Amino acid sequence: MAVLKLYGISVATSTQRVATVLHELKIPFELIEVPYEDGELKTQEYLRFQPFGQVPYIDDDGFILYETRAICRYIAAKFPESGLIPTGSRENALFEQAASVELTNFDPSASQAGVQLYWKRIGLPYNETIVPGQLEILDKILDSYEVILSKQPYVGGNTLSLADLFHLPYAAYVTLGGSDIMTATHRPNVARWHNELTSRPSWLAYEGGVKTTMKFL
Ligand SMILES: N[C@@H](CCC(=O)N[C@@H](CS)C(=O)NCC(=O)O)C(=O)O
Repeated sequence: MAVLKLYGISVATSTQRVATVLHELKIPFELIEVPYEDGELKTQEYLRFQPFGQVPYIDDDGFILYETRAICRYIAAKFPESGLIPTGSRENALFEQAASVELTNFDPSASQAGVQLYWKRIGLPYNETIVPGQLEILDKILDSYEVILSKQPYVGGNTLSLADLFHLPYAAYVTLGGSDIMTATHRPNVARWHNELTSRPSWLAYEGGVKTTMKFL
């Protein structure tokens, strides 16, 4: 079987999300860097694989898939024993609840603030004026996260799942960009969860950029 190909941009947050989950599952992959500057993403050739002209997509032995969270679900479903997608009907429902919260409650403001702070950090043009307003929105959302995480170690329940990992990379980049919103002492459970997520080897391997990975320690 051919090695899985990840078509992406090494420093793109979406590529990092997929690579982190591949690393969690110890799945070897080849990163195929898609050139960004020359408009490659919007060419008819590229749009055949990702109709929205975005990264990443994967080619798994001829099977093409885009959308980071769908890709992560696809690869985690191959390894049910990993527990990254809980299988019991109630456990799975609670996982889906948490995954939905990430997408609809956390991601909108965390990605807006996180991406600007990240671009600043890696020296790309950025717009810092939108950051305070987005962090204010996120701050209220994290109060609800504190309630959830004071009752259970992970957003979906007692074990780590994709719902937690989906919060990377923006949870990390908000902090690396200089905000203490994820680590504030008045939300000790959010801080504990954030610190555990952002110190996972699977995240640290790609925090500075994704690279082809054929072997895992
Ligand atoms: N919903 C998509 C979002 C992907 C996305 O936003 N990719 C960005 C890089 S992080 C991109 O390709 N931006 C270039 C563009 O939209 O032109 C996913 O999760 O895969």
